Parts: sequence; structure tokens; C-alpha cells
Amino acid sequence: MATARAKLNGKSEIYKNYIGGRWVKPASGVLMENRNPANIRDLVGLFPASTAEDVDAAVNAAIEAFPKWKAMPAPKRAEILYRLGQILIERKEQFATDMTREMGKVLKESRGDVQEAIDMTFYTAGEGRRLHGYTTPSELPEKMAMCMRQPVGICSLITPWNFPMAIPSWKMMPALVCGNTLIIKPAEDTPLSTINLVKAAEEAGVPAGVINIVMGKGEDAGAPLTRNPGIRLVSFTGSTDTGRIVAEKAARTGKICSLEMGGKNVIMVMDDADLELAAEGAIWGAFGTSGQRCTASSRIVVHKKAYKKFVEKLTGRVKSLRIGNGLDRKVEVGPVINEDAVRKILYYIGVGKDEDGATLHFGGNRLDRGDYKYGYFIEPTIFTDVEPQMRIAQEEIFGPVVSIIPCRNLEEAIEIGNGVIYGLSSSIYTQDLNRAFRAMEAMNIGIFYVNSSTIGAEVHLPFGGTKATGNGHREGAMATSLEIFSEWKAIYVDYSGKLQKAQIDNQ
Ligand code: UN1
Repeated sequence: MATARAKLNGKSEIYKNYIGGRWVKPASGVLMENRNPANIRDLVGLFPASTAEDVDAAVNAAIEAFPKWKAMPAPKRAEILYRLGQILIERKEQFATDMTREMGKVLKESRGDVQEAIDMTFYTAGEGRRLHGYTTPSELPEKMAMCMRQPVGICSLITPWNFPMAIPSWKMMPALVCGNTLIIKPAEDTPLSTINLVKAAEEAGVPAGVINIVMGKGEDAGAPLTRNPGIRLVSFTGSTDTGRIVAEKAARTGKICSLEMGGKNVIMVMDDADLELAAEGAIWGAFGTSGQRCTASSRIVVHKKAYKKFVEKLTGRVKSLRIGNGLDRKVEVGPVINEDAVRKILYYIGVGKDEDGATLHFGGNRLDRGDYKYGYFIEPTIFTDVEPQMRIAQEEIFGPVVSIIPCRNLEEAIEIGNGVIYGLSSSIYTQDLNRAFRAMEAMNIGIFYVNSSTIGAEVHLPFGGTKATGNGHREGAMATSLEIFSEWKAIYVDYSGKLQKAQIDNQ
């Protein structure tokens, strides 16, 4: 995305940061273009290129708004979230269209992204009447012991472009219901969807300063969000490399840090699997969202007895996938996000071609003629006979490229499946219950599916992964996201009327 003051076409607009309840220009005065990845002649709008100055203003606004928001009873905060969920339902079609225009994924998937934000909003709103703490016996008589949650304070949320409304909602809703105030910085490729969410929140009645949005590049607007001493928590979703930089910076000022990072997810197809179903799942997992999900099925390990048939079925279907502008209802696979992504994906396709033994079985090209000329389109690409240690089977490509790896049995499939640095999602296709359960137990990952693809997690179950995918936190599911966005307070009430010493002080 170029930094420029571009000429606006009829449909584009100039957007501003939202700080302390006001829509304001970035201190730098510089704007960034946001263009449609299916057609770069379409300028979605101009968005702020913010810097530390804007972040500081947003942090100050969040600090100012915090005491009042924290003091509002949680069920009242939740009522605002219910209203927000309702607004999202009403605007779903418009928000999905905006999302496809700026992010590229097909309209059905953009509707799904908005739906995930709706689900998360209502689900979290319910927590306003729970936010449970607990009581426990004290070791002394006439003394009560209990603990309750309290907000952590000011949160910074740094979110990616592949789920530009759903992922912000995973972070924003639990942060709000717990009583925190926040600054969100959306990815520079997809700011409009997050603005849509923030505007809806403003309309629903979230008070000024509780949510602030600052847009810009990671190094200019994201980095200060990991440094500012007023911030207590950083929640980040993105690449493992960036996530680790975020964690290092956050540690310097002792911030709570929650990271969701890369994946190299595997589907294991056994010889007794329903191969039609497995091929269908593999296509959805590998090429849905053009392979740009953290949960994308980028490796398929197939039992050698089923290998030939599976590859045939998969290729047959991939050949007929319609690629194009996601706003066209017949299109099944949209563009990738930007020119850098095209470069990276083509680089990995080159690496795959150069590997001794692997075969580029289908695809492998950029589409740049006719209707594709002004977009970032890459053919769905299948590599066969891939060996587990090859780079295309080890590194996250984040594009429509899948590696098919043969295996001899379940044990080997599990070993290959676990043999990467990441640990987000995996799945097995089998009719054998024993195999399914063995794999479920043996996979060192955060999400596991039986007889379905590696994508499609629901908001009320924990989302996240092991190893290089995360740092031990989970999003989604209430208990896990509340663990991120609240801190415990232990409370002792002595009603004996005398000095009672705890056991350790009474030896
Ligand atoms: C992501 O790719 O970062 O499980 C999130 C899924 C979606 C979320 C994916 N519900 O595929």
C-alpha cells in the first residue's frame, strides 16, 4: 500500500482515527491508500498513517475513560454489547461487501467473518451476568475467602487483515465486558472493516475513550502500542516473527502479552477415509480464503493406499474452482491480499519446484491477463510427493498452495503432522474410531477435527495453538479470553473481631 495523497474516485473517502470519542486526522497529516486486491484501480479510501503521537493521544484517552467504564456494572456494559450485536446484524451485508472490497475474500466468507463478530459479541455479552469469581473456605474460623475478576486496564489490540472484523471482535468484546478500555490498530490492508466495527460500537453507546482506533503501519503505529507505559496488555494476532518482537518489547514494561501466530496445519487422510469427503474438506481448508487463514490446511498427509485416488479427486475438483473478484457471486477463490503476498507465494512455489522429488502437480502461476490484470491472483497450487522436511512442508506460505505428503500408516502421519514448529490446527479423515482418538491424543496442537477440515473454529471453544503458534493463551471461549482480559483479586474478610493469624504466622 503506497503512502500518498491519491486522487479519489467517486466511491472512496478519507477516513480518520477515533480518539477520545472524536474522529481526528493523524498528527503526521499523511494518509495511506487502501485498494481492492481484486482490482487495484478501485481505491477503497485513504486512511491515516499514524505515529507514536497519535498512539499517545489514544492511550491518554483510554486512561481517562477507564475509571468510569470500570465502575459501570458488567451487566450494563453487556447491554451495550447486545445493542452492538444487533447493529452488526442489521449492517451485515454492507459490512461484508466493504470487507470483500478491501480484503478480497469471497462475499460468502466475508459474511461469515461478520457473523463471527456477531456470534462473539452476543456470546461475550452473556458474560456480563456471569464474570464468575469463587469463594473458598479459609483456614481460620469466622473468616471468609473469595476471589473476583478485575479489569487489567488499558489494552492494545493489534489485528491482522485476514479476518478484519472477526479477530478484532475476539479481542475487543472480552476486553470490554471485563471493564477495560482499549486502543485497536488494524492491519493497514483492511482498516475499513475495523472502522465499521468501531462505528457500530460508538452507535451502540460505548462511551468516548473506551474504544480508540489508530491506523497505520506496524513499525509506526503498532510498535508504540507495545512500548507505551500506560498500556497494561498487548493482544496480537499475526506472524510468528512479528509476534516475538511484540513479546520482547512488551516484556520491557511488564505488559501482559497474548499472541496468536503462525500455523502449518495438517489434514491426515487414512486408507479407510471417505475420500470424497476428504477431498472436499481439503479444498475448503487449503483454498478457502485463498489459503490465507492461520488455520489453512497447507499439508495433506495421505495413506499410500489412498494416495492416487485422493490426488485424482482433489485435482479434479480444483480444476473447476472459479477464481476472480469475490464480489462476483459465482467466484469461489478470491485474490491474495497484496503484491508482497504474491511475491512471497510465488517464491515458495519456486522453492517447491526446485526441491528434488516434489512435483508441481497443478497450478503454480500468477493469473495476470484479462479480468485478472489488475488484481493479485494466484492459481490454486498442488504439490505432490512432498517430503516432510521440505521447506514448502515446513514454512507458512499463507496462500493457495498445498503440499501432499504420502505416509505408510497412522503413526507416521502423526509424526509428520507434529513435525513442524507450529501447533495450531489439524484433522483426520478416517472411519475408524480408534485411529481418530489416537490421533486426537497424539497431536500437539490447539485445535483438532475428525472428518472435517482444519478451518471453521467456533467462537465458544478455545482458539489458539501450541509451540510457535502461541504463548500459552487462548481466545474465543469465555474462560480462556477472560483469563487474558481480567486479573484476579483475592479477598479475605475476617468477622471474628480479633486478630487471627494465618497458619504460617502461627507456628
Ligand atoms: C485465522 O485464520 O486467523 O477457524 C482465524 C477458522 C476461523 C478463524 C480463523 N473461524 O477458520
